Amino acid sequence: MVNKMITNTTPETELERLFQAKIDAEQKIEPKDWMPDAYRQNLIRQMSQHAHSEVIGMQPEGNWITRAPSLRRKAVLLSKVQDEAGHGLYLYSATETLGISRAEMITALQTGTAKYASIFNYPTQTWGDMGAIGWLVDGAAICNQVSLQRTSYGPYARSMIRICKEESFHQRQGYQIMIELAHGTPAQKDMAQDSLNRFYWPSLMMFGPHDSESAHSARSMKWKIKRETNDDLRQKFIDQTVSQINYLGLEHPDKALEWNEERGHYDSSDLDWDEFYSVINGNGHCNRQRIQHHVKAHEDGAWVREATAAYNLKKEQRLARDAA
Ligand code: FAQ
Repeated sequence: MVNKMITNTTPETELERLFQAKIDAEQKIEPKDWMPDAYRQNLIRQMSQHAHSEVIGMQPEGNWITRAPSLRRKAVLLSKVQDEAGHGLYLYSATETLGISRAEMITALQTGTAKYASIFNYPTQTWGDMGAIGWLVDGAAICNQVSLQRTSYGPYARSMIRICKEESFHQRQGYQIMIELAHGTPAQKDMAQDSLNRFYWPSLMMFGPHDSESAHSARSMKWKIKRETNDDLRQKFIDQTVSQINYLGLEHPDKALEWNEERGHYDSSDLDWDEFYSVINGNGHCNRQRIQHHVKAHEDGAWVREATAAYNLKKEQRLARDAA
């Protein structure tokens, strides 16, 4: 147990040494603990972007709620989209423990200072895309988030445990849509194949750039904010997806995919990194639409925030009056 008395006069280098020792000993960092400013800022960046991804991620699926093919499918999709809102809320709250307000995070999203996952800038054109998103996008998100359950910041790690449980359900509902389509009529099978072809590559991009290009990985791994690297997680996802594609009886979108006995992994084609950087820099198919929609929803909800503030003020005034 790393448990040394920390006082206001403890020098910064000693604080940093104790902080790293705590991390190396797999102890969690909690909101009131001392932490280097760069650790705090890096966490705010990653966690707020994660929260934004959950919230913006509601839009591509929200687009299909009214067009889902049955009442049951509408109810399932609706509750999945609501779960994503919940994930955004846990993550915004967890990020607020680092000393940033929700309003500041929203401004960063709406002005383009903060990113969100590139995948949500791709359009959802068919019902098959709901299957592909649940299966591949939630599947990739889980692959990453299971490792984040062991992240060094306590509130983030705890929120990941609950989120992963819900994402697992989301992944299964998506795969079930794919099973029905892939084993359905020829037109349904074509729809499933088309969705797989369009969502496979952007799902692999969710893991971020190659480790050699990743600006934050080295420090995030040292601080155990990230527990596995972008490339290792992507490889895990590539490997696990092969048998799922086979079971569906669909063609693998990567024609160069080949088992490498020596590595014990599949070798695969490299991604289109120009496309990745173009999307994360705001030029994907739906970037503008996603932010415009968020801004409009935020403005439409202004009266709720104003009503809550007025109610809280009234409550405080009543308490003060009663106490006087
Ligand atoms: N999209 O140095 P790195 C979900 C940026 S949740 C956009 O490698 P890092 C649920 C990165 O931010 C999905 N930007 O960065 C759901 C950085 O830019 P910055 C979200 C990306 O942080 C499912 C720059 O590139 N999950 O899907 C992307 O060490 C279905 C350099 O990159 C999380 O956020 C990208 N794909 O590693 C909802 C998990 N990749 O900030 C609805 C938590 C990289 O310097 C429906 N996050 N960038 O301006 C992480 O694990 C990490 O942040 C990574 C990136 C792995 C995403």
